[in-house]
Amino acid sequence: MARKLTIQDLKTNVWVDWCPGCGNFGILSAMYQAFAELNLDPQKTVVVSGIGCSGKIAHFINVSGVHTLHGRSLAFAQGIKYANPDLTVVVNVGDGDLLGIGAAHFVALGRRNPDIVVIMHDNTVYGLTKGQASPTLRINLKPKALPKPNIQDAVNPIGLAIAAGYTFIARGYAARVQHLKELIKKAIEHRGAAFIDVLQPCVTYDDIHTYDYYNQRVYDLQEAGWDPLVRNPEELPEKAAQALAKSYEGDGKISIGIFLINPHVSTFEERLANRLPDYLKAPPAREAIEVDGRPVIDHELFKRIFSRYIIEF
Ligand SMILES: Cc1ncc(C[n+]2csc(CCOP(=O)(O)OP(=O)(O)O)c2C)c(N)n1
Ligand code: SF4
Repeated sequence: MARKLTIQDLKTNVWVDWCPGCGNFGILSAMYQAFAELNLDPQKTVVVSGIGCSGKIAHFINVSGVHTLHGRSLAFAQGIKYANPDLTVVVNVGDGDLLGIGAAHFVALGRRNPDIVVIMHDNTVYGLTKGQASPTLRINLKPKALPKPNIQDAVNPIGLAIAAGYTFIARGYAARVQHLKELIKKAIEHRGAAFIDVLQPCVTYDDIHTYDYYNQRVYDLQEAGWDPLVRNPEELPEKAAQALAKSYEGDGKISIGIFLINPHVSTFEERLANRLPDYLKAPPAREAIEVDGRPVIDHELFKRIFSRYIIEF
């Protein structure tokens, strides 16, 4: 791309209809800034989102985007990346979507280590469906939409990501936009599966995890001296155990920053290339799909079939 990408280029004219004050605004802002500073080519960048309030973000960023199904955003993202490994693929997904119905896909993506970034909007509730408990809500808490306190234990997203094999694992906070922007940039630049758990106040349905609540508790792991880098493969068990311990910290402290970076794992695209020698030269997205030497679909036919689903900005 010849011209430097600006935030203005990245905005669409779709009305951002989140509740005023929602933490999603901070995440959107960090995404704009990260994409602009990395000067990503919008033609080669895809934002994949799940359902829920968080899922709307794909409509607000002027790159390619797919607003997918409950629990299946990572399956779409992997299909896109494996078909066309040149693309930068960033997933934005709710905590209910990713760690409820989508939990198996979350684990599978970590095991494969594709070069994909997963950003989880962690608001402890199912926002769009009016505040039911999500898998990150701790036991005995009662945000205002619950008639009685939660009787399920919470998942530890950072711990699950470590166990699943993600090779870049971080936590951000929607109100620390500059910090979050840096995390997103580093996650995109990382080679392999990156996961960012973003603390995102839902001002409408979660009256416990408010901005005040987080402002009093968050501290920066890197400012506190934590070095997340695994310097050689033998170091991983020890480093992962220490990162896990940090993700369980109590005493009213919540760590943000990078927990773990493990650069010693092959990506799934590299594993595919070892198995299929032509994969990187001619990935599926560049293969002609033909029957008897003739394409099964051309541009005109595609437009005739799908034109009513194509939104031109
Ligand atoms: C298969 C299926 N079941 C249920 C729904 C209804 N649904 C829409 S949004 C949503 C909650 C999303 O919560 P979360 O992923 O935490 O995202 P948030 O709205 O908090 O950003 C649900 C259950 C759906 N869209 N599809
Ligand atoms: S319901 Fe919550 S998560 Fe959804 S837009 Fe409103 S404040 Fe944000």
